[in-house]
Amino acid sequence: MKALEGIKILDFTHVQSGPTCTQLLAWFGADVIKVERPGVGDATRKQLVDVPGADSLYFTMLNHNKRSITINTKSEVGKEILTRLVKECDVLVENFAPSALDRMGFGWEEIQKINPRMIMASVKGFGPGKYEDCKVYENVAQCAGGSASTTGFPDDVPLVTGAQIGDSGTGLHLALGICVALIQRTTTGKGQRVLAPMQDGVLNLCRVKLRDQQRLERGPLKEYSQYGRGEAFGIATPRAGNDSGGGQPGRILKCKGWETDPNSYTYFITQAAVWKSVCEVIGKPEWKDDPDFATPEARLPRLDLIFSTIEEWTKSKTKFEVMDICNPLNIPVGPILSMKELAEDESLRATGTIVEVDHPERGQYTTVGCPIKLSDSQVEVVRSPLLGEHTKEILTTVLGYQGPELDMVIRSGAVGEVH
Ligand code: CAO
Repeated sequence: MKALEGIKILDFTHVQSGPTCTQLLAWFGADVIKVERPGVGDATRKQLVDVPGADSLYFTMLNHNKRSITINTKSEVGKEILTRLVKECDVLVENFAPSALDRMGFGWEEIQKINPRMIMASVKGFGPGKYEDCKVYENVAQCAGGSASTTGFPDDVPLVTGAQIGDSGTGLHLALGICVALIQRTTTGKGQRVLAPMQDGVLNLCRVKLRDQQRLERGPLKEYSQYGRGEAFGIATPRAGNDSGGGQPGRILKCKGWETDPNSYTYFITQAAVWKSVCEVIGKPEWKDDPDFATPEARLPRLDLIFSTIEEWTKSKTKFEVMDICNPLNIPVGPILSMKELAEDESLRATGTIVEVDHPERGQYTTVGCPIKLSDSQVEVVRSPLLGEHTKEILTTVLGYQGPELDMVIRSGAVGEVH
């Protein structure tokens, strides 16, 4: 038994944000039926191709445990099939450009008429307002949601981050919205509309930067290195480099081998509770009682001196040696791990967060499994479907098409090539 067993998802998602959401729901046991355009499919199938003729990793890594049906939803027969799917399913998830579903004839009003229990969940770039009609991709969301203006170094350009907080982050928000709407439906008996705008999702993840915006209005942000350097603050939360910016100052420091290995670095946090251990480890026992260093408040204007001294010590150790020495002393540190190191990580493999999957077109590949672990709902990662692989199966077993009616649907061309 899986957590979402029995829940049917009509998956109208493409690219990254929506597929992230429906992949999670599939991992928790929902039957996810991905609707794609005949002969074309989700555009990512053929983007960033590394094995000619095979679905790309971009697609396979975001569409595990789903079934694929191809339907031209703009044809009359296609609309009929889609209507039957709406009647059968519990949730419709989509991340089309604004109004695309209305143009197809399946806007919220129509969906409610067909199935009042249907939960209709959407990712859009922006919520209602002056930008609601805009198409949005990951980096646009990072810029519009406050991440870019607060990422990077203060004297340099805004930066986007590698973590896909706009796409995958919003997919996570949407998955939560769907699950709570399903719970509410058990008491109301009704579906509802769930909207996760990417700008709002990114802003939610940047919440601490809005905290700092308001603190800045009351005085300089003392936890930012800029303060100790005597550099003036502007009117908005600045980019803070690698400062933790929170209550416990931290920074990325060089480790042994940094001259040749771009990832020979560690994150080092000078947590107040273990300050004395930090002083011992780095060979500065005199700082324990020196009034210039003994308290967190006294240390704030001296972060450059403190971290450059700690770095002299970390440069003499590998990032893993730093971890091995600091961990037993409860000093919070973290190695900067490359994607290669993560892919090979034994613990992540043991927990199923890194898994190997077999695919008929591309052979074996490595992917990220479900990062959320439920003790009573185990996840088994199943390869992504080929385009239209389950068209006939869904038409017959989910929608009950048989005999002449099935032949008519196939002959109409509305579902593309059927295997
Ligand atoms: N049969 C027939 N037509 C279909 C179909 C099917 N099975 N599936 C999709 N289509 C049609 C849509 O109806 C739409 O047609 P119209 O524009 O003529 O109404 C068309 O295909 C393309 O949809 P789109 O506008 O969503 O796609 P796009 O490539 O132009 O835009 C994107 C992509 C991502 C910018 C846009 O979908 C978007 O802004 N989505 C919301 C925000 C979002 O999720 N962004 C994250 C993207 S990365 O995860």
